Amino acid sequence: MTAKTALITGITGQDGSYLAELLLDKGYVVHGIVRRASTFNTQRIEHLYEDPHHPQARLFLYYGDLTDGTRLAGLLEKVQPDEVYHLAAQSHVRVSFDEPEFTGNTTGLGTTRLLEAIRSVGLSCRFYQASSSEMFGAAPPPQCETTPFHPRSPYGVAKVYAYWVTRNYREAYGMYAVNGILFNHESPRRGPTFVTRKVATAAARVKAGLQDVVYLGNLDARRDWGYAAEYVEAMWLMLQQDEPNDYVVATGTSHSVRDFVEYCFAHVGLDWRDHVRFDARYLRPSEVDDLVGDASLAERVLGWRPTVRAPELARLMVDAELDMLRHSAGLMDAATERMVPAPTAR
Ligand code: NAP
Ligand code: F7E
Repeated sequence: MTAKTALITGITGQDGSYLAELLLDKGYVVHGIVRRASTFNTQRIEHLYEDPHHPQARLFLYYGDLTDGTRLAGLLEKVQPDEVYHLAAQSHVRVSFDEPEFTGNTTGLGTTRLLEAIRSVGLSCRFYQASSSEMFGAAPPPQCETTPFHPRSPYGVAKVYAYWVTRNYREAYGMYAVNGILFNHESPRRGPTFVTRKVATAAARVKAGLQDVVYLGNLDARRDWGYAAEYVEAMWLMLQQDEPNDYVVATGTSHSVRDFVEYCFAHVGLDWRDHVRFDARYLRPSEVDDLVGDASLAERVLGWRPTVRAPELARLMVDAELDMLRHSAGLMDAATERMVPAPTAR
């Protein structure tokens, strides 16, 4: 049997890196789209990189951008994927208030460009859209597939548009196109300005004596936080069904930002109240107060069930930060040992 071929947009992001690992483990040939930057943005997938000249290479990267539909169509024509996982987006909710137009263009219209490129090339591939619990916004918890959307940010609004255009291509053109409505999922690979990673980093650095305080915004917001490495399995499962459908993916438990802060600092034996300060810069013009997902459909149909909840997630993220600090301290020591001693002053 020939290996399946997947195309991942956003392969350099948190989820893209875990998904690429999963698909390579399953024997897929994986193609990823990387946007051009002036510095390397491939740190999260460096461990997966293979020289593409190698006859056994199964990971291939291409420059491309969600704002460039012609390029997307060209890549689809070249790669001829069986499955497309569309993960690329401007994914930061707070930033979407500063850059609403850009967020609409990439996070919203980017999905239409990709779907239209698939259609114009005439591919019959399966399509996964990275939808988000931010679409529910102000809708009271628990939220499931039938909960009406009430987004509270330009990001949430763009994701609602992308959700509906995905459903529209399914209904209008019979495409196997699905929405995974994922609640917050985190990991040591999370971007450093999302609250879980920011706090885990701060707890480890405070413990190591490298900083004393961290500035945060709203501590009352509640989120359903799961572990990203487990969530990418649900994405894959959604594309392996007989019929396309949309699924909520969540743990079904909710914790406040304050709880998460407490779990991180307690793990290193510190009282968070001594190290957290308020900064209004991190507040949002409109907030999402309470998200708790009901993932019973995913459990029943896909057989997907999460195992990591917020307290364990906090501990594993802080441990990863401590390991990174130890690793860089070790590198510094090794570098110092190799240095030629400075000549003694006379
Ligand atoms: P992430 O770490 O921010 O990764 C986003 C990816 O999109 C990165 O690879 C980024 O490239 C790429 N990208 C951004 N703008 C692009 C553009 N104009 N053209 C091409 N690529 C572009 O996000 P994530 O946490 O992995 O999330 C993956 C997807 O799931 C996103 O669509 C996000 O909105 C959605 N989602 C996330 C969560 C969550 O809790 N993590 C929950 C629900 C839905 P660079 O590496 O160069 O920045
Ligand atoms: O904020 C509060 C903030 O930025 C969580 C994205 O992956 O998940 C993510 O969106 C909460 C909010 O994630 C700070 O006000 C307090 O209530 O970590 P976050 P998010 O906005 O929930 C959804 C599902 C996605 O789809 C998105 O792509 O934490 N908060 N103080 C703070 N948040 C940040 N970032 N920084 C603070 O200092």
